[in-house]
Amino acid sequence: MSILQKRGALIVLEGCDRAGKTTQCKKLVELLKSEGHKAKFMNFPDRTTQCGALINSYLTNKDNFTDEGIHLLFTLNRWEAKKQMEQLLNSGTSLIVDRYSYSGVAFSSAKGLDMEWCRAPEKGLLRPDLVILLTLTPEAMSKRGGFGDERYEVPELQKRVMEKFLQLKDDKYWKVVDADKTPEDLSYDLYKSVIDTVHKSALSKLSTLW
Ligand code: DGP
Repeated sequence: MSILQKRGALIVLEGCDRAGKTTQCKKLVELLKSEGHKAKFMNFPDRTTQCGALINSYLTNKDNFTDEGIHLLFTLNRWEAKKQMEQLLNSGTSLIVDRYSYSGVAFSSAKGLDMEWCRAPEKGLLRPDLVILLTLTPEAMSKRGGFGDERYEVPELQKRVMEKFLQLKDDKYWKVVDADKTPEDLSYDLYKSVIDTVHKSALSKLSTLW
């Protein structure tokens, strides 16, 4: 990064399934672009890589792995994107990312793996400038329609995952937002924090987890 090049911000949306993360991430990218910022949507798991294809067959119950094995595959999926993410951020593009290491730790520890063990292989990945945790009450979640038939789309597991997210929460750079509003109102709420983070991060150095 040259002295005058402002870097982009790394902003992650986390939360349970059906909270509207993907819609919001895409909307935030559009809003940033419409105001002249460089921005890109990314999501994890990225099912387009070889490792992502294995994750996809696990999630759709076509393949099986041990809990430890699938945990490491999800982590590898993030490691394979690190260099590209670093290059984009250093060239001034903000990344709005649908799920990241926190999903990795929350889902695997909700299944019973030790949280510290789950955190370890994430160490060294890029640290987000902002993590937005979208929450939904079970009632609001049930109003959004049924889950699909992927492996983790089970209300009891989703509840434990949310408890794990709340344990991982760091007040310095996390923002918890109730997602039970219209998509437009939610984007409006989130955009204020996002644009603030884009401005604040521009001249700071990228750092790594944890
Ligand atoms: P999505 O494509 O965002 O719907 O994610 C697919 C499913 O995988 C969803 O139930 C959340 C779960 N998931 C996402 N990232 C991870 C991860 O790193 N580890 C584990 N165990 N599960 C994850």
